[in-house]
Amino acid sequence: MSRYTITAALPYTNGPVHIGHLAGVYVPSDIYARYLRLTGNDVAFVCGSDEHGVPITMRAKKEGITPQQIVDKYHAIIKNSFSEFGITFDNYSRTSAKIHHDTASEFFKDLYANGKFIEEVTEQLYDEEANQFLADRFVVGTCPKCGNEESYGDQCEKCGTSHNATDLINPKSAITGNVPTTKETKHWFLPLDEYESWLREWIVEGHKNDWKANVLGQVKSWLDDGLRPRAVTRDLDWGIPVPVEGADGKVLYVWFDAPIGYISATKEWAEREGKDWKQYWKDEDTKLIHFIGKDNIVFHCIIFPAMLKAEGSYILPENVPANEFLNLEDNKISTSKNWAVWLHEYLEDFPEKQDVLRYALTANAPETKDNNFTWKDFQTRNNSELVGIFGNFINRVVVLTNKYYNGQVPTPNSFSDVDEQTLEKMREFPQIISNSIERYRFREAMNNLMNLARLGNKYLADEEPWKVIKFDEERVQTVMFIALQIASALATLSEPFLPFTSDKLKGILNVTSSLSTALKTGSVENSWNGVSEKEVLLPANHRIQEGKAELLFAKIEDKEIQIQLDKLEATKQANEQANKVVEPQKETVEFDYFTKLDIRIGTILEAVKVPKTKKLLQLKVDVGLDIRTIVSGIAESFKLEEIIGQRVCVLVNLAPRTLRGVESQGMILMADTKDGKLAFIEPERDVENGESVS
Ligand code: B3M
Ligand code: ZN
Repeated sequence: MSRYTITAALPYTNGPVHIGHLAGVYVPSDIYARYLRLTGNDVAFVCGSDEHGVPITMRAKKEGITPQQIVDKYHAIIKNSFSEFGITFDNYSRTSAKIHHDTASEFFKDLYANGKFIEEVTEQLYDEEANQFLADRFVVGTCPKCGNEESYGDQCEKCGTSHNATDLINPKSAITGNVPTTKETKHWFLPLDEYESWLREWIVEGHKNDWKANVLGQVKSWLDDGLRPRAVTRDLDWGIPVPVEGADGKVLYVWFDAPIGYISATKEWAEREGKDWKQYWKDEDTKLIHFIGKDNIVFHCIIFPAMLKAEGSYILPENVPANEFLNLEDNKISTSKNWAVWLHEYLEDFPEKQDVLRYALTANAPETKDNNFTWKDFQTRNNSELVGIFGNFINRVVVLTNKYYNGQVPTPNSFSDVDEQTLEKMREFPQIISNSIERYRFREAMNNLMNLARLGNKYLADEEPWKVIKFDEERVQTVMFIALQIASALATLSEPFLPFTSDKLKGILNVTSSLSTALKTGSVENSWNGVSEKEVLLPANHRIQEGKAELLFAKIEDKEIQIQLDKLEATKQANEQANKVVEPQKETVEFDYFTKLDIRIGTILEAVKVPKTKKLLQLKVDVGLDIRTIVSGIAESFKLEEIIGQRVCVLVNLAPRTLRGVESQGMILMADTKDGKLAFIEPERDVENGESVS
């Protein structure tokens, strides 16, 4: 047995958690924690709300409430949604908690007392109008490393690099939009340059074979650029006050305090459980694993390890298996643009379907490169794989066991070669899946799990018990016995990935998850290793759940997916509208220019689609002078039947133009609307066709 401290990045409480967070950090870390527990390890799996930092104060300002109200609101939403989604943190804490303020303050004072900081007065960016220093997300500008023009003051999300606000090119205040000035202020700097050679030795040399390529690549890139001292304090009023003399009005930089949140969350948990937290943070035999997204690599591989090294009594991370980013319908997920699938909303829209999302996100996990979530793929993964493979196998096993043996596991007769081979293959799956999980390849691991269900389906399809029952009952007893062993193996091995399904399946098979009860009921322990070590998982005469078993998975219909796609479309329209700029006025024209335009009131009499076009309609319009053909690009805004009789404004003396083979004699005047459709301009009272508009 080994001891593990598993940390998952602390979500900012400036909004709810979305599928990008889940795919990048929380589902993989939960799979890993569940697996380690199932294989008998001592695990502390900790997380918590990241409640300081500029994102919180900006959201508070946007919502017109205080930062404390913001963090209280989103901490509750996040914590509840994680719990409902089956993320099994041993402790989900929060950085506004006293235990964290005390822990982070002690950590800072220890480094301060041992002279680990550089205390310096420097020029920092200042917004004269807002009367405030500009750091972190309070300032945006061009990243000096990659040229991204939306880089923040402390970090560029595009290339991941971390820098000081004064490094930004063309900085702009995110508060007023003004170009900042600079002003002197004192801060405490962590001299990262002093740890550069040690970091290179520890990571680039020491972990070149076991850390992921995307992580090593980023770390090497920063080390090659050369590390510089980083300010670990800020001129802000929201955060942990700097606990030393001469630091009034200053707080700890959020990225100094947040990683210490892992330690305080462990302390809080250990106090509650009567454990010694130091075993999880100061014992060299403990393996520390940080689960994060790629934008947090610099903080978890450079800055936090340098802090731990400077303090000197902590263990260092064994691995930091950072994932890349997940996009949504081919667009970057964005909290500020509401372009996301929010976990708490998913749980409302798809109650009892936590595992479907866990499955789809793991199957598309951005483990080595950015990946994409689509609702269509979500539906296909559920209907074709979960229902079609996993659910289908279990349903056939249960239906036939009830039909032939009244729910009792039959006594097997002699095993054929195929039987022996099938059982042998089944017993290999714990190791096959372990090998993938232990290399943080969760997509591969889950696909291996599905291969076990495929093995079961193939065995039943080849052995055809529903046919053989007619002439060889003894053979069917053996076949169903083996199929039930595979079903039990799936119940155990699916737990890290699909915990709700695993529980449901254990109920169907009447195999409880607690070892003691399992031994009492005669069904042996269903621990991970038991699948390969035990001769029998479900003994003969064991009785599975009586009566018609519930289906493990239900099909997801097109209309459920359409609802989600419509929600995203509405978001897209809202964003376009919010970003819409009013077209600037065109160049001035003389009055007589206008008098040349002959605009009349008309009525649409007929409308047909112009073949092979999406936008064009061929209209018959009564303009008072005559009835004429006009081709108009309004097909995507109206149904044909709804525009017959529509009153319109028509520019009648526009030179005729042939559009897709149809001659158009004039133009109907339309206006753009906020939802991207078009609107007619019609007289607000009854005006005869042919009357002039002037
Ligand atoms: N709050 C998450 C982010 O950068 C950040 C993680 C902190 S982990 C110590 O989105
Ligand atoms: Zn950059």
